[in-house]
Amino acid sequence: MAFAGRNSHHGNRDFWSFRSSMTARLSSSRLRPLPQPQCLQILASHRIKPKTLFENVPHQMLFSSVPLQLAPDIWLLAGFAAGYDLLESIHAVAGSAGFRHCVVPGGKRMSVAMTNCGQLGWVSSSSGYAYLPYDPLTQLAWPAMPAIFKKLAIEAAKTVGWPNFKPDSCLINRYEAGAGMGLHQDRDERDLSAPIVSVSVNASAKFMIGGLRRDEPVKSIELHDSDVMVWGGRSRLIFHGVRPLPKNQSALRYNLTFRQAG
Ligand SMILES: O=C(O)CCC(=O)C(=O)O
Repeated sequence: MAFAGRNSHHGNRDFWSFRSSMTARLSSSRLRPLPQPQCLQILASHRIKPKTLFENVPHQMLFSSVPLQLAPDIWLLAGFAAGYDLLESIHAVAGSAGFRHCVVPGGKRMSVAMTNCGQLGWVSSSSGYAYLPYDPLTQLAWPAMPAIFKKLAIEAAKTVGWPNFKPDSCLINRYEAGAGMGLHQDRDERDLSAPIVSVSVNASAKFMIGGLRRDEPVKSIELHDSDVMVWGGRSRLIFHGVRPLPKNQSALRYNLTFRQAG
């Protein structure tokens, strides 16, 4: 693995208190890298060794986006996607393959609206889940994955120890007021050794992280615009989801979920 710290596990208690202090600092410093002494001070106060945690991470990232291991093989790269104009590409994809509310087996309509780009797109219907090379609404191939999407996903995976990630599918989720996503596992991909790369765009939301069984305790973490989560390895099949956005919220949240599906 390119990233020696990947398998080290900082206890949950350390992480969750670290995250809340980092959130405050990062939100007030977004797009404005933390000065080195301040960053190192935060790490020192949480007894995290920069050498272990940040080996092989480009120097500039250390200060603008601190990779944090939330649990074994689950990484948060706060603000990693800042500087990528993702909204423009999302709108371009949606211009060819529009957002739609799928139904799940059982017939319930999903509150989140979805579309896809890349060679394969994830779809759900009353008869099950599938990756398809075409949009079932138009029978046309999904729009190509924008180059900046692919670059972002590959860079994020590489940064935390998956240098060979080759995403062939990008599911784009759009959350309106009240929309959320129940706890689920991503298990329709052919090769489960590849990670999932998940990018938050625009409005914030609470991301739920559970265990490998549905009945395990769930933690929530607030994800903001440009935050990237990467999970795989021992946590590839964790249950995860998104708490519903507040009912009175006008800002939309988007999420890009990159997978190596085929
Ligand atoms: O919106 C998110 O942050 C997560 C989306 C997700 O879990 C999925 O598409 O499987």
